[in-house]
Amino acid sequence: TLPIEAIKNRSDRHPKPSDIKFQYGTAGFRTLGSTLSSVLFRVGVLAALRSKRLDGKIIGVMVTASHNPEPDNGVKLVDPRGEMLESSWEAHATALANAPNSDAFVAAVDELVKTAKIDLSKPARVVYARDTRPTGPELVAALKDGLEAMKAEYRDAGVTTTPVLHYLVRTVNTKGTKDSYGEDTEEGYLTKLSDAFKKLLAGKPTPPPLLIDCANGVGALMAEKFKSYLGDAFTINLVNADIHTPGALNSACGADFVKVNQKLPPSITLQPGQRACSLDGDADRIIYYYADERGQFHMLDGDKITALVASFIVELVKAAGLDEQIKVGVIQTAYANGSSTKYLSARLPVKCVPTGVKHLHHAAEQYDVGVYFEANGHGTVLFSPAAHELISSHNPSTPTQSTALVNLGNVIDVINQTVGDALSDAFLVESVLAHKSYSGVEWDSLYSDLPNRLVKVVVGDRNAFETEDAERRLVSPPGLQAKINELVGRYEGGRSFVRPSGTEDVVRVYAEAVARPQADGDIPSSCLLSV
Ligand code: NG1
Ligand code: ZN
Repeated sequence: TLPIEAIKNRSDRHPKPSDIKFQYGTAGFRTLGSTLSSVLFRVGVLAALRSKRLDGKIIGVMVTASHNPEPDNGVKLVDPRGEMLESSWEAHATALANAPNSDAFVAAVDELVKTAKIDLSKPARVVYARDTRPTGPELVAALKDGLEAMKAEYRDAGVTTTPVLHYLVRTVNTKGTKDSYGEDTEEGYLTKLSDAFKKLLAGKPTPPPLLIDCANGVGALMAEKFKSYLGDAFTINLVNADIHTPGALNSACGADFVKVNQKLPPSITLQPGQRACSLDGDADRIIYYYADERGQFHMLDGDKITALVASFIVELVKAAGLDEQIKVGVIQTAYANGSSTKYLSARLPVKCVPTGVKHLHHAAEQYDVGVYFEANGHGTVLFSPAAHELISSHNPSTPTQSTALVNLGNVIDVINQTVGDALSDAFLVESVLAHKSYSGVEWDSLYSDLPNRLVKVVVGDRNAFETEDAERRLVSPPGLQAKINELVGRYEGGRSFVRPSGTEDVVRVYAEAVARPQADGDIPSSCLLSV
């Protein structure tokens, strides 16, 4: 039965702020960290229930607000294979978080146990981690209170990145099975990725050192740990690795800053020809860039990573003699640059899905190899169990096939298939560049980005904006899409769409066209806010 008294007593220590309505959105719960204590307590209870529902499989809880400002915080649940929480439970999470008081909370929990048919006699196991935010320790304490109220077994993964937490969930749940994904420790993660990366670099000229902007976040800790695992094979130099100065996290640095402003963080100067990258606050996103011979900045975003990586995997699959059996596909959102879609569509199947990693991840699972990156640099590559099997068991008939198969195996191991992983993505990118003898210039020249603009607009009610066709067309408010079409028609190569944000109370407007002034259009500057 439900430990009602324990839940109630502990819940009283974490009262819900009466004026806030919480919502489990595409990024979990996310808002000002100081308001989240009740949410964390309740997520502790929910994570235990989710684990019981799934027969005691370990569930992950990540406390982070990613690229958001330092005072924000948030929490996300991770399902047993390391993927995002199943959609139907997002509503359960929202319902529990908004119960006005402890009695109502217990009633909501009781209701969930009944509707989701949860067997309370099953064990509950949870692993959690947090990023470097100052509100983290207090929120983790609230989470633990929830876990203890439910008598859950828990493991504290400490201060670590979102992708490491996802890796831990997957490795714990597959330990000792044929789907084993590696050692279920941070060392296991560091070893698996760095070994595969070193094997991919073997025999190639050592790449130039890579400058990594760590957004003054938890990625700095992980990147620092990788240094000794990589040894002489690959040098990383860290900048914005200060996790102690208050206010420094994500401030004028990091992947989101670079992507949104399309410029270098002021803390970074690049030598002509130098390549660098920026992580976000929990190290699940990455944006690359380089300076050309004139010192001019060029951004290499998630779309450019897709183009580089997908083409490389297609070549390897072909060289391995598996192109009949293994089909590679790409998944994008409406935010993908039109040029990238054109480049990729000429080479392999490309699908567009609504914004949000769960949509991309799910669509990627439909291919033998599914490559997805959001333009903002969040993404990964998924290999189906059948593709894994073929790659590991195929008998090569030529030395070329044999090499390609070995490389594919290492590509699989260097990738964190559970979720976007900035450092894993960096190693993958560097491997491809080394194999193709590309510098930033050659990589960049795969296609030229269409100039584009992304702005956010505050509206009375963002729920009045409804979309279809993977968010590329508005169905309401009535008449608005026709207006957009009319405007877009005036510009060469014009494309624009409007959708409500899933993470902020705004509407986002995206536009691209062949020339910069046209992408900017005639938007009155009074309507623009920085994104
Ligand atoms: P919203 O706020 O729904 O646009 C943003 C990003 C998504 C995704 C989520 C989750 C853009 C335009 N949108 O979603 O790609 O990363 O946050 O963090 O970058
Ligand atoms: Zn992130």
